[in-house]
Amino acid sequence: MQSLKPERALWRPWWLMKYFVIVLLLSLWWYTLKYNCRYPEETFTCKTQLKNEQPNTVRMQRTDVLILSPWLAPIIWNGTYNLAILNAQFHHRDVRVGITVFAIKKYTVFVQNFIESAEKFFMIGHKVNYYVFTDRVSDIPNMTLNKDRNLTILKVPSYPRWQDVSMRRMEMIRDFAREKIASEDFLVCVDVDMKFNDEVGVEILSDLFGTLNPWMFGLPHEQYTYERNPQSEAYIPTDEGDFYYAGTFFGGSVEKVYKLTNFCHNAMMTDKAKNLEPVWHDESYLNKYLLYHKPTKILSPEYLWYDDLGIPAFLKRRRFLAVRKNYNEIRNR
Ligand code: UD2
Repeated sequence: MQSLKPERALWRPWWLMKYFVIVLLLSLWWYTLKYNCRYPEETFTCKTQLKNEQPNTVRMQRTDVLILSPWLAPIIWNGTYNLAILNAQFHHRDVRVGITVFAIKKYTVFVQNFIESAEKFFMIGHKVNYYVFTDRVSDIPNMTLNKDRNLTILKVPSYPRWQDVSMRRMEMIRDFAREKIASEDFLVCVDVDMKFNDEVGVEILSDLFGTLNPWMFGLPHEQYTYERNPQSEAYIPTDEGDFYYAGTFFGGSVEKVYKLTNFCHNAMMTDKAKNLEPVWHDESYLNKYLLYHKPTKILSPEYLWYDDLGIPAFLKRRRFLAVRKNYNEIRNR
């Protein structure tokens, strides 16, 4: 039987199959690089990151989670926005972002890691001012920051009870916001016992934003831990409430943050006069405010996660993580 010439052998089905696999693998590799995919499983979905990618009007970016509130505020999840477009818009505005963090008593130990992680992931390429509120100024280490980023340390009083330390943040942010109204565009207010673990950029910025508390995510509304005492200023009836927000991460324009913190502090003082304290302190007042002053953006649990909760399939990124701490040890002065 006549054998095939060597060059003809290249066209045998087996060779064709090999070519096909090689071409497929090369295309996948090119596609991943071109669209700047972060995770292999996103190879086909992350093309929304591409600058000129046009929206598809008949396909939702995410079908596994809610991406829009009933009042049409976007819920920010990976894959729902194009950071290149947003960065261009915010650069055009030359936006300045202030981030407030409290480190009272032993919580100063968290500052260095917090800021180091923010330097890697928070608002990269934009103007950022860190404001560290502390009673122990000398405990805050010197840190070298990247271009267009500054740190200001503000000396503030401490309170014996950790609950008062947590709640009084509202009063101090309010007074600070009143001062800063002309010099910052947005204020971002966060807990200090946290670290940035992935990009947190201008996609979060809006007039008023809150973050879904991951412990309440997916639970029926009746189980939300709103304050249920009708005597309290933080009271929310069981048949009300839409989302449960975390005290850890909220913000907005300086004016809106002023209004929010002013409400929370005044409500706290009214309750204090009646000897009342809501179940989750400042977080309870925050939830009351955001129920009746709807946020214009809502951050998904990607923006506040606890590794004790595992990593569910819907969570494509863990951008801001709680640092494990020994409550007794750290709250003990
Ligand atoms: C939860 C909320 C927190 C607040 C608190 C109220 C989370 C991750 N955080 O935090 O936002 O609503 O409940 O009960 O769900 N701090 C000090 N020194 C202290 C105590 C507190 O600086 O001695 C500051 C610090 O910035 C800290 C924040 O207050 O990050 C909140 O206190 P926490 O983290 O101890 O409270 P936690 O984890 O119960």
